[in-house]
Amino acid sequence: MENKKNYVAFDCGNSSVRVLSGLFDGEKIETKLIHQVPNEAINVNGIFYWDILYIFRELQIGLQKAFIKYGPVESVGISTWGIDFGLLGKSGQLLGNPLCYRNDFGEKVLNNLSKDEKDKIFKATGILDHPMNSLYQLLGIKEYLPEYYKEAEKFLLIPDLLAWLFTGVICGEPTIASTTQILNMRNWSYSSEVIDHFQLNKSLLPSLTKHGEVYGELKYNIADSLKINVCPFVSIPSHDTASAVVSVPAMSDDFLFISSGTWSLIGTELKEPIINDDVYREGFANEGGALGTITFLKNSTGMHILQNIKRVMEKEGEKYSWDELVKMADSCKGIIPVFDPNDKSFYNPQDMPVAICDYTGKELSIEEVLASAYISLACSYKRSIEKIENLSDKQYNVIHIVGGGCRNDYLNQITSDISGKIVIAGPEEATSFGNIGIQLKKDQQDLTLPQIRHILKKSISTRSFNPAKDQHLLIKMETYYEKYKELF
Ligand code: LRH
Repeated sequence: MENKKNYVAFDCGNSSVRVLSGLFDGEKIETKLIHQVPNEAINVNGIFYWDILYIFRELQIGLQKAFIKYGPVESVGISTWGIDFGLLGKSGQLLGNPLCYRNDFGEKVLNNLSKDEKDKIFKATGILDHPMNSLYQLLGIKEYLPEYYKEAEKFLLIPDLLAWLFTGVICGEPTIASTTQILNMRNWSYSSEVIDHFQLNKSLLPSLTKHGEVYGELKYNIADSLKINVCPFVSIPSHDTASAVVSVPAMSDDFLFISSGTWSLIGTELKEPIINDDVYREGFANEGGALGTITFLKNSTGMHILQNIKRVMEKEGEKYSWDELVKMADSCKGIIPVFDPNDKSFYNPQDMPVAICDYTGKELSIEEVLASAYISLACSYKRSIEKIENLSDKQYNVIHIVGGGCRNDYLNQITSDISGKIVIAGPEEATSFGNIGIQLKKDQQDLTLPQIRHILKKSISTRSFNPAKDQHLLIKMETYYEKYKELF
C-alpha cells in the first residue's frame, strides 16, 4: 500500500451513502468500497426530509475507516444526487433538514407559470423546467414555508452543504449548481434574468469553485475526534451524473452515455450547450459536466421501475435475485405490451405491477410485467438516442452504459438488440471513478479530461454486447419499437 495514494470519494445517492477509497499508484486507480449504509427520505407531517446529520455522521465513519485501512487521506471529493439543498440562517447555522425533491412544492410553483415564462427560463439557462428543480423548490419554500426563506442567508446544495459541515467553507460547485435551473449554461454564471424574474435574493447563492482546486481542509476538531490527518477537500463534479460521465471509457470526444441507476441519464458530452426550441420540445437539458463540458441529456426513468416491481414481489417476505427476475422475464415468448416509463403514473405508484397493467389495459402475469418493463426501458433508451442524434446532427455506433444499472446484462443485451448499436457496459463505480479522477488534478493542475479518461480506462473493466444476428428476434424488436412509438 505504501506507494499508493489514498483518495477518498463520498458518493451519496437517494438510497445509499457510500465512502470509497481510490488507491492511485501513479498509473491506475483501484477503488475499494469502505462503508455503505442506506439512505432514505423521512416523512414528517406529510413533508419528506433528508437526515443530513445522519449522512454527515456516516461519512465521518467511512472517512475514518478509509484512513485506518489505507493510510493518510490524500484528499476528499464529494458527489451526490442533484437538486436538493439546505439553507443556512443569519446566525450561520443550518435551518432544519433539507427537503426532498419528491415533495409537491415544485409542482405547485411550476403549474402557475405560463408557457412563455417556462420558455424564457429555458432559454436563459439551457436547463429544462422540471418540478424537481431547485429553483421551484426554493420558490415553494418562499411561498409555503416563508419563515425559512426569510431567515435564509445561504443556499447550499447537498454536496456544498456537506463540504461546509466538513470544512466550514461556504462555496458552490458548478455541476451541481446547474441542477438548480438558475445557472446560465452559456457562461456558467447565475442568470440575472431568472433571479430578477422571481425576485430571488442573489446573495443566497454561493460563489463557485473550479474543478481540481482545493477549497478547504477537514476541520481540525473533526480530524482530532476521528484521529485522522487534516486532509484537503477538492472541487470535483459534485453532481453524481457529471462525475459518472468522466469515467466513460470512450475512445473519442464524441460518445453516447447512459448513466444508469434509479434514473437513467441518457446523453452525450458537448463543448457548448445547444439551446433552441427543438431541444426544449424534446425534453433535453444542458447540464454541467466536468471541466466546463456540457452533459447534454434526457433525465429518464431507469431502474426505478424494476426496483419497484421487485419491492412489490417481495412484500410477502419472499426474496428474488436479479438473475431470477431476468429468467422470469425471459420466459415470456409471445409479444407483450409496452409502456412509456416516463409516464407520470410510474413516478411514485403504490404498486408498480398494477400501474403497468392499468397503463397497458391488460391483465399481465408478473413474468409479463417484468418482460414489458425490460423491453419498454430499452425502447425508451432507443428513442432518446434517436433524438440526441437528430438534435446534435451526429450518428453513434456505441452506447456506453455506466453506473450500478450496467450490472444488468439482460438489459444491456436488449438495449443493443433494439438500438442496433454496440453496448459497452462499465464501470459500475462510475461516479466514484470520476470523482477520484478529477481529484488527481490537485497535484497535476494541467491534467486534461482526455488524460484523466485515459487513466480511468486503464483502471476499469468493461463488457461488450453486440446486436443479435437472429432475424426473427430483430423483427420482434422492431415490432416492439413501432408499438412503443405509437404511444406518443
Ligand atoms: C441522479 C440525479 C439526477 C437528478 C436526480 C434527483 O442521481 O442526480 O440527475 O435529477 O438525481
